[in-house]
Amino acid sequence: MKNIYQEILNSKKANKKLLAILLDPDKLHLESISILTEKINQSPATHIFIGGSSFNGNHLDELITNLKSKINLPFVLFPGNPSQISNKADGILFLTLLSGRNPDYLIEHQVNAVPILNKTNLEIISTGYILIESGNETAVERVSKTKPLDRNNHEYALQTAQAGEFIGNKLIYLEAGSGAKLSVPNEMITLVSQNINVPLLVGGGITSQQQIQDCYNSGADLVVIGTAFENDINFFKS
Ligand code: 1GP
Repeated sequence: MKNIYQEILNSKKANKKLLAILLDPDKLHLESISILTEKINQSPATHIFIGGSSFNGNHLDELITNLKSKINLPFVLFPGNPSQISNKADGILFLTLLSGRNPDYLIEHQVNAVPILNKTNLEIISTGYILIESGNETAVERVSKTKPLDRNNHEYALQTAQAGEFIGNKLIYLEAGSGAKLSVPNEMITLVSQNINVPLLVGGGITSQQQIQDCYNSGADLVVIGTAFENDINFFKS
């Protein structure tokens, strides 16, 4: 049964905070998968997100099958393009890049993904994806050829998030970008979380347990960690 979204809603209602570890298939090495999965199983992660800005989808099915045999968490695709769709995952964040004005990332890729998605059983979770300026050019900005939103204009970020909710997005994702120098400002998280009804995801440039906690305290329902765990497999030990 597909219930990823319902469980996120239940967690939000119960104020139970969620944590996704983002795995970029381009950076995974088969020989280190055992240790990686062991560390994930010892971590507080509640979800595995899988995807990357430029990954071409090669061997994705095998990779997810392998990981899923060792990790008992929901696997959610976080795709940079339609080649990153695999029926071996449980669900997919069906992203719209609301901060940008590039039609490819507003509708073109989504239309192209439909014939592929129709052949899968993935739970499709529409997600308004909002890139926030973070001190350096990130891969999302480069690949999507869009500008992030001003990190000091919290009102406009909220306006964008609310537009996403009115369009019908089931999640809003505030993204600083992978490896961002500056993560999404806490004040922005607070303003957005207090004025939308759907669950709020926050990620990009979060490198400490304190920052994760600050995101939760500011109103994030789910925090995404990629680079910090990639760089230090013992990140969650401290
Ligand atoms: C990127 O939000 C995710 O899409 C995670 O970012 O790699 O900086 O943790 P980091």
